[in-house]
Amino acid sequence: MGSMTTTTHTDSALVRAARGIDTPHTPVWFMRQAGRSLPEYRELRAGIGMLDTIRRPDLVAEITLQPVRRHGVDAAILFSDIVVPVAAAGVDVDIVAGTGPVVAEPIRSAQDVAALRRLDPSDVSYVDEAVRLTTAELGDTPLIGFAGAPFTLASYLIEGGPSRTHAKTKALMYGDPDTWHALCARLAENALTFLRVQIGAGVAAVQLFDSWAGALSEADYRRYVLPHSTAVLTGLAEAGVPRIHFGVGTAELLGAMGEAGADVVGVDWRTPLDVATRRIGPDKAVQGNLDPTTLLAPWEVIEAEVRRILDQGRAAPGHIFNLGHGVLPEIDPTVLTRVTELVHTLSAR
Ligand code: 1CP
Repeated sequence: MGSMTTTTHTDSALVRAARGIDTPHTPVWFMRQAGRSLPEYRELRAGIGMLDTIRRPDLVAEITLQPVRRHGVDAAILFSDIVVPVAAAGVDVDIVAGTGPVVAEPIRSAQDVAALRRLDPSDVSYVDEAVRLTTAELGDTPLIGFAGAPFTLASYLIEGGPSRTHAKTKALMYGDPDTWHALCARLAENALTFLRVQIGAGVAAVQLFDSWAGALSEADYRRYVLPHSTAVLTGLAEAGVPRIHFGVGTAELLGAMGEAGADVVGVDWRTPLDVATRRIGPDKAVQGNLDPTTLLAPWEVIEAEVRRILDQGRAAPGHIFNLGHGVLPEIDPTVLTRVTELVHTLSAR
């Protein structure tokens, strides 16, 4: 049965597009398709903390499936969070409603880094179980697993929470590069373990989220971050599933992010996909890149933008339609369903 499922997913539009193979239509999914835009999610989550929800495989499977049932998207993304392996390795971190991850004792010294444990697969056995349960219920729809990239995770750990400037993060990076590299090396190792657990349990593709990498110049990205993200992505070379590498505000980093070893590079709304493909190179697929706020615009505006993105996506060997970043909580979910249908209709071949 396991091998049958694998065969089906290898043939899925998502996996084929990621590999630059022709597809019956352009696959579409939405970052943050599960979550606060859905009333059925808000109902299920009432009174249960975020990390407690993630530790319940039955709830994870249900929340992961909600947007698939509702929108008919071409992939599910596992309901989890980038701080899950950090919490599982013993860091006191919580996900606070309305804020995001908050770390009780931020990591700012070599001793702090030394205390960050190596993740053991048994630390995240509930994720293994959640992936198995979810893939069994999903059937033919591929499940995307994910991890936070070293830079984005380091930022939460050093700042103690979300940051607009990443000032403390950069202060450590520039001021104590040895500690910086030790922290990122451990985060990369743990991300690799976390992704291998998900792949072993049956995810069809993985995405490495470096949401905040756009805060860096290309030179600093190459020097301080690229080796660590490369360790994660190239560490999965033999795993047999496509790797997506995503960040926001990364127009200047697209080439370097492709070099890290991804099969697909995620592009935010600031760079047209044909321009992005010139920067990334002709051998990688792209994912994106509708501005999430466009989904608040009149339908005619949305439709014109979807057409433009599908046209520009033809410059790449493969295109996975997505937003440039996540679904905003205030977006009307019926619009996401309409966009999914529109992408399928316009791209049918
Ligand atoms: O209680 C809630 O509903 C809180 C909101 C929420 C949700 C729905 C958080 C807190 N995390 C999640 C789930 C989640 N997180 C998913 C699965 C859902 C899906 O995509 O459909 C994924 C893929 C993530 C990954 C994640 N967490 C990222 C990378 C993706 C991105 O949006 O850039 C990041 C940066 C986080 C941190 C985080 N967790 C939660 C919030 C609100 C944030 C961002 C805070 C900030 O702005 O710094």
